[in-house]
Amino acid sequence: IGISTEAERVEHLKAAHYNPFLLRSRDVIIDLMTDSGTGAMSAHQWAGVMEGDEAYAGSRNFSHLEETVRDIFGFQHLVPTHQGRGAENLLSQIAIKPGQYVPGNMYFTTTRYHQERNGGTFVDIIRDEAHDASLSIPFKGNIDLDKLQRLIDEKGAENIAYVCLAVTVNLAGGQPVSMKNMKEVRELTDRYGIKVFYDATRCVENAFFIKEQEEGYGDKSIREIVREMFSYADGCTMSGKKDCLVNIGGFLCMNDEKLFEKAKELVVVYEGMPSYGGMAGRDMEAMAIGLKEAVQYEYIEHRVKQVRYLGDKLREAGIPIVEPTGGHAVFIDARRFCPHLTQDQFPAQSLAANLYLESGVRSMERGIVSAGRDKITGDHHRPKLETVRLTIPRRVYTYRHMDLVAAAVQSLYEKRENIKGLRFVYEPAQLRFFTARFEEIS
Ligand code: PM9
Repeated sequence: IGISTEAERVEHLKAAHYNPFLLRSRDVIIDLMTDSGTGAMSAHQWAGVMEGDEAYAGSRNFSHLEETVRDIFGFQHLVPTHQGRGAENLLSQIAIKPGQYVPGNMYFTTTRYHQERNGGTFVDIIRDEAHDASLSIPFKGNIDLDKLQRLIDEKGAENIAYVCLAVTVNLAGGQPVSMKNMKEVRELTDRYGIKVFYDATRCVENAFFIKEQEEGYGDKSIREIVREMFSYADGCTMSGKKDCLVNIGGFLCMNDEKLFEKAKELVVVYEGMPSYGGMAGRDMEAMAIGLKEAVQYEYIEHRVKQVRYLGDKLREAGIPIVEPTGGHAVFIDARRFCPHLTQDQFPAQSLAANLYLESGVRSMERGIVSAGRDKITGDHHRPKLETVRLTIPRRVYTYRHMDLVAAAVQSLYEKRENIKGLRFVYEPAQLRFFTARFEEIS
């Protein structure tokens, strides 16, 4: 960890055009930008890396990963990809016909991008409460079944490509979905022959919340809960960089033979041979081992409770956060933190930039900038949740680091009225938050 002065950070932030994505990691003191690929692999995983079988076809690491995925998720077919968006690309191409709708429990940036790129229209069917930052209720990530039913009635089942159900819901604050809701979504979609694909990215965190908070699951193991969750799905996309405890990789799973054939035809175009897709043999080995570690209770309990510890500290200090604290991150509510800024002045982007200035802590905007523009009107999407995400990498930081982060946020909160708005000086056409450049509005 390199320690910088505030004067140095002023220069770094200017060079990064007020976008934390454009900072150099060496200029960051505590990096809470993302939990994606930033976790620490275990000694066992690193040992697995040494067992890499880099044969072009039929790698034994692929067989190990396939067996592990079948065992943990229960899906027959596995298509490895370079990361989650590689799986989203394949699924969107094989399962969406132009003009179809893809309902989901809140959008995710890359997921919606691929759906739209393939002619789909995303429809948000998450329960309304998920858009209310201060409301603390369990299973805020649930699908609103009435919204799904209405969509089917209005558009016709044949015009729905599939339901995309994320466990947990990242942009809602890492909020989980209950098992009851997953079961109900299955029952409803079965009546119309509609497929359900999960975004499995943080599924183990979701399983922890079910064990902790849903009646009837307290005595079940995380493995049993994960297996039951996926028994209500036709397949899933996975960003391995989160709950598979690896730095890179992902996959697409399904049971349907015909869909699998189509996925294999495409994976060779975009990723690689079906037995490695977008990953090296050694990475598939680390992922197989990581998945087995992720479903151990001791690991996931520590993970979720460390995030909650930071949330509790911030709440106790009077900082407005998205309630309740979710699985992977604490989301600061920028609307209440910076009430003097309008959403078009990018309050969350500016808050993230100012937190870096204040403390060297890097975070990520999850508000209007991340939401991008409507593909038809060209206007900004304006999400109700305008947030800054303090995302905790897995097995990296200690509770003491959380104390430092909480103190930094508190110190910024005391001078919050000094935070100025931002405007674009460069706005990329898609997924703009990654590479956009800004300047302060004086
Ligand atoms: N999530 C995150 O920081 C990394 C990219 S930031 C846009 O939260 C979900 C729920 C994700 C996710 C990535 C992906 C894409 C899909 N679904 O980054 O392509 O949180 O592996 O996964 C990020 P990949």
